[in-house]
Amino acid sequence: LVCSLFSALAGAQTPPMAPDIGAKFESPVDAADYVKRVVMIPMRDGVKLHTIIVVPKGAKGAPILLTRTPYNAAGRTSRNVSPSMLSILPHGDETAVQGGYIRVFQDVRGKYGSEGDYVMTRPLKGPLNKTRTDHATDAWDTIEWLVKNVGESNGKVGMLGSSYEGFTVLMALADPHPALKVAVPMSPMVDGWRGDDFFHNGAFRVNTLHYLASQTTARGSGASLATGVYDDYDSVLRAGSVANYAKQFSLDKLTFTKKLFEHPAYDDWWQGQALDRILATRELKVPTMMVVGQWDQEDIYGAYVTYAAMEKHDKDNRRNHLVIGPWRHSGVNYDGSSLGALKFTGDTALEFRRDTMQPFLDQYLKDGAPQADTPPVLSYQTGTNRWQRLQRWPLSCATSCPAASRSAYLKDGWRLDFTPPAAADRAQYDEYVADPARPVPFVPRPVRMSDREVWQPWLVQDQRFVTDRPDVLSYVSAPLTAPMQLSGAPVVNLFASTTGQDADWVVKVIDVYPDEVPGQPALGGFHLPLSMDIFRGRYRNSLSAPEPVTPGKIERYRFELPNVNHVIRPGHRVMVQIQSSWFPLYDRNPQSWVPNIFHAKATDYIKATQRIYHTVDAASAVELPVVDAAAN
Ligand code: PG9
Repeated sequence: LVCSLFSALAGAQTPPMAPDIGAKFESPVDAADYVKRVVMIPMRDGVKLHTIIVVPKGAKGAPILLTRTPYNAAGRTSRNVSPSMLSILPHGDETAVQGGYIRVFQDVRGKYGSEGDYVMTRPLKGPLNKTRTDHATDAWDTIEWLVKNVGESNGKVGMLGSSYEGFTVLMALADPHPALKVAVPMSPMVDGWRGDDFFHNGAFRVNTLHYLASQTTARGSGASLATGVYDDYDSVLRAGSVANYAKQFSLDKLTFTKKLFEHPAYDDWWQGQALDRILATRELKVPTMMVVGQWDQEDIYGAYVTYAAMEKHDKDNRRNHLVIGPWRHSGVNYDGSSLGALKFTGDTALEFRRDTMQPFLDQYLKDGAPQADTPPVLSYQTGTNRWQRLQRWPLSCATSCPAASRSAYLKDGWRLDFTPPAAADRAQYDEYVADPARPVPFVPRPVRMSDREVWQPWLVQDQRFVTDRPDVLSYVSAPLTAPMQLSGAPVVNLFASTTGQDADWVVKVIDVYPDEVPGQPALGGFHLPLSMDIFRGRYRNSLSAPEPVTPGKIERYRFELPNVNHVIRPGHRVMVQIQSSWFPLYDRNPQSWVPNIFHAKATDYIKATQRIYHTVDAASAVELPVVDAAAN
């Protein structure tokens, strides 16, 4: 009796075979503090771009922040599943969300939800792009649509983004919509040959192929390479040339791979796309804050040269700003308390976003916001670990800077100092054998290029793991008795010969810590790279017209290293390190002459003896951007 009474109260049971997915599911009343709209915005050629607009609930007269991305607008606006706008948007957006901004992410042409074709580094309309559209027109058409159709907005738009997303910000500046009031390009990809992403001074970055697999094998997320080998050092070495490596994974069929293989030198194709060159010819209409990390392992080049190019148009030093933080690539948008073994005074990235970037955005985007107190240049000086407000960048260079750089000479007996070599010095050169069969690794093996823990901090990797290799030369100063401030780009001035017909030169400026560091014992004797880069010798006379090196002839190799803002403290030593490979990040130079290194054959890779000269007439040196206290 009790049982049947209970069943009657409970009502009819759900039939066992009732379908578990019904026709419609209604969520409870939306508790979110935002409204997400997904729209297809038409461009002038009819192509529609997939755009996600996140509006804080109840917003009125709110400014818009726009990011144009190849990395999935839907993913960029759903970091977490949450009713909180702060939680769904990227970590770095928190100050904008707290400030009541409308946040917009858009898939660029041909990626994820957007129509049209994807072109990796879509050139601006002109000789390389005969269509009616480019990233500048797409940004224009998007902004035009947003200010007319987002009723909660005040009609003012800012653009920001890092890396590729920073590249699309710079593209918008080529012909900005009048409602684009401010721009924050972070670590933008500016010149893929000189020093961003694809090459550095002609040496190819092999992990570009991994990026192409993920970005260009599908409109959405692409493939990961199944190499079947744990250590990338082994897999890349076994393949031989880059062309072979690409072929192994069918990546040679990708259009952008073909473009890269067709343009190994700095030809018109690269030069015509270099955004610093393009922006140098345009008026600077939009206040811009260029942001870069001192140890940016992907785009360490473009922000500085673009800042310099746009500086010429900023007569009153009020529109063009540069920010240099102690960050890895895009580190500005995450936690900036440390990098590798380096610890800073707090979350430097948050400090920048909260205290400098947000007031700057507000000034131009929020109705009635106060003028921000933005210095022309803001830089976190490492070594002393403090923010500096500067009037200009760099502070030290060969000529026309407040301080003049000083040559640190490579000397007999592995010494490094500021006096040129003397005729009485014993040896004229040091030498090593560079063997392409045993290239110098760029991080300790096993090398896992796609492991973030390896990749993101690699530019601060303790260099002791190679210091003892016989094919790595190290010149070191005496312990400093006074702090040495470096604020600018070191310049390599190497006099070298090779028994081959081509050679790569990797040069590093290193802060060698004292034997003991009581505050952080693991830093005892640390070899902290401050600035390092690679130069492919065939480009020593012309970046666009490579020439073989004459075996045995002393030649001069002059090139700039990445910018640094660091104080080497008393008791530390300065080191310059030289080697001829940086593998497997950079492809190996075969060291015999081949017209296109991508397609080198196994027999083209030969051992070579490299000599670094330190004589009166061939005085190898690195010009250090030293700043004395007075110039500071
Ligand atoms: N550094 C990446 C990239 C930009 C542009 C082209 C290729 C790669 C990025 O992080 O977006």
